[in-house]
Amino acid sequence: MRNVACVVAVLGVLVGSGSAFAAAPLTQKTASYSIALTLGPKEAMVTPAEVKAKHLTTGEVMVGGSMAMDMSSGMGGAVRHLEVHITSLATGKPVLSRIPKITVADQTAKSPADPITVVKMQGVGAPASDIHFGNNVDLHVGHSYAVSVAIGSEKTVFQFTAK
Ligand SMILES: [Cu+2]
Repeated sequence: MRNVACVVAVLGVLVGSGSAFAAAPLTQKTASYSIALTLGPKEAMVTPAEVKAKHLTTGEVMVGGSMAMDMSSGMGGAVRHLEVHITSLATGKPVLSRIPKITVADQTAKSPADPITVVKMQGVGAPASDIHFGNNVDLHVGHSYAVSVAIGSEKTVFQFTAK
């Protein structure tokens, strides 16, 4: 019960802080792809079975990649939903079948690039074109981050300050 109250309190704070950290996506191109990185509030990451059983209308369904749950701990930082949408430059269509490798480096803390557990997700009720990759992660507000996204041999790095 204590844990539930704690989670609710954290969500309340995130909702209350509005969308200040959910800025317009940062977009970068590699030779074959356009990659948009978005940071938003913590998202509920659920399985397709949970969506059916609980008749969920919000959250993010895990549809592939690592089915490991939410990797954020909420300890010592802020939880953000980090996700990338990948578009093929050749077709203009979303890339749904290749799982990117994503690393996060806290440059302020001088921590090495840490691979995150990449989950393939789709917003509940959203079309297949919403399919994207990422996880909930712990970030420290005010720290500078470098997030690398690699698809096969193509890689790009996003730089931002966590809000
Ligand atoms: Cu997501």
